[in-house]
Amino acid sequence: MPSQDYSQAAKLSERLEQRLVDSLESDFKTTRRAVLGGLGLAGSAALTGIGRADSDEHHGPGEDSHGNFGATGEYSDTDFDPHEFLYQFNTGRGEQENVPQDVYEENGRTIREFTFQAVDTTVSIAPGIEFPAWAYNGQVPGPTIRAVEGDLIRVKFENLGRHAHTIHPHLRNLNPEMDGIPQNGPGVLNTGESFTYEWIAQPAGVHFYHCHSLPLKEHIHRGLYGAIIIDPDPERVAQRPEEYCDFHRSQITDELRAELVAEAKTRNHEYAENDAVNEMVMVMNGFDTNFDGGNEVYAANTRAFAYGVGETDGRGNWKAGETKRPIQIDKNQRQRVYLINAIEFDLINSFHTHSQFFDYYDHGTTLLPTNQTVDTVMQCQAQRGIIELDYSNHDPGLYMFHAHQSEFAELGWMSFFEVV
Ligand SMILES: [Cu+2]
Repeated sequence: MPSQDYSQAAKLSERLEQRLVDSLESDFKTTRRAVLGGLGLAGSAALTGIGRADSDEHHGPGEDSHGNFGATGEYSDTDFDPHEFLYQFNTGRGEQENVPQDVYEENGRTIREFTFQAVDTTVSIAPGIEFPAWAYNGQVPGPTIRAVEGDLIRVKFENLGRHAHTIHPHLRNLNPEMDGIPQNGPGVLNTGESFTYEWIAQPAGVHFYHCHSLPLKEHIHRGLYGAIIIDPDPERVAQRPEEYCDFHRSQITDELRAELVAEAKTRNHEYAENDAVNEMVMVMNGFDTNFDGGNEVYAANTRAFAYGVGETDGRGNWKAGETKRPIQIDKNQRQRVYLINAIEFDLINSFHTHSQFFDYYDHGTTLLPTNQTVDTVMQCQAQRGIIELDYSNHDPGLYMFHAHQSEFAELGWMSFFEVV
């Protein structure tokens, strides 16, 4: 029987969430007054543009549609489930219904093909609070793409949004036309235009993709970003082990080589060794709900407190918490988090675990940890890495993890693992 008082945790989550919803309501009022009073938004042309784009999207009885703040409680829209998103890897085998995909061979190379569409939509970021997003395939973060080192990732991209967009991959991409920036190749894609991006999956690691249209910070912050995971190829690791660790080739022993290859197998979704690891994707993000150039809501995977505590009997049975609940993990399983910082407006973000220390692989490009036994890592904008956790010695119960920017934690980026 867990020793923690679960109802206490549930009450605290509820209180924080109510405070967040209340503060958002007053934020909107402040903005509305400022705009009506002709004060503008600090004279920034870019920000004024954002303000206009936003007000375009609210028709009918004016901004009062903003006032639809729900009580604390569940999320009502079911388009996106942050709990499902944790485990949704698209490898070309049709893992996600709203992401057309295929995997096939071409000239001896594995092709993983995906169809992405940019759309304007709204996403739920707190109960009753919608954010006017621009999104790949209607979801924020965009779909997670997963390939093996050396594969070709083919993304058929169509822009159905009202603004011009691209897809820029953080990969070692040898063809400038495929970089997804306004200056190269097809440039930005206007409404109705399409282009097929092709990227070699390299290097192994956890990477980032995002729209690179201008103004950049708006196109990213609105939701056009996601994760690309490149699994290391164990055969390549055996041949070039020095590329996957901090040792020089002359220092690689047979033992180390074997260790690196074994580790690569746990990272490669095509190997049985990978099945033994519980893998999750967490994209740290934030939302500037009043378009003043600062975030009001923070989250891992878009929804504030989505991995917080609702009502539970303390044995993994939930009375409420269909859309908000801790991430349940098996204490005997190795836990791996692919972590990406997609935040705008704040320079850094972080990941901190309570009662736990973890290994960290910066950018996920090495097979030996770059930080060992730490309980906090920070990531700059677009930085990412792999976190590996072992709870096998811990008692069952709730273990918190959150951004250690205290403000981010209180404004949504606070979560729990429920170790069972
Ligand atoms: Cu864009």
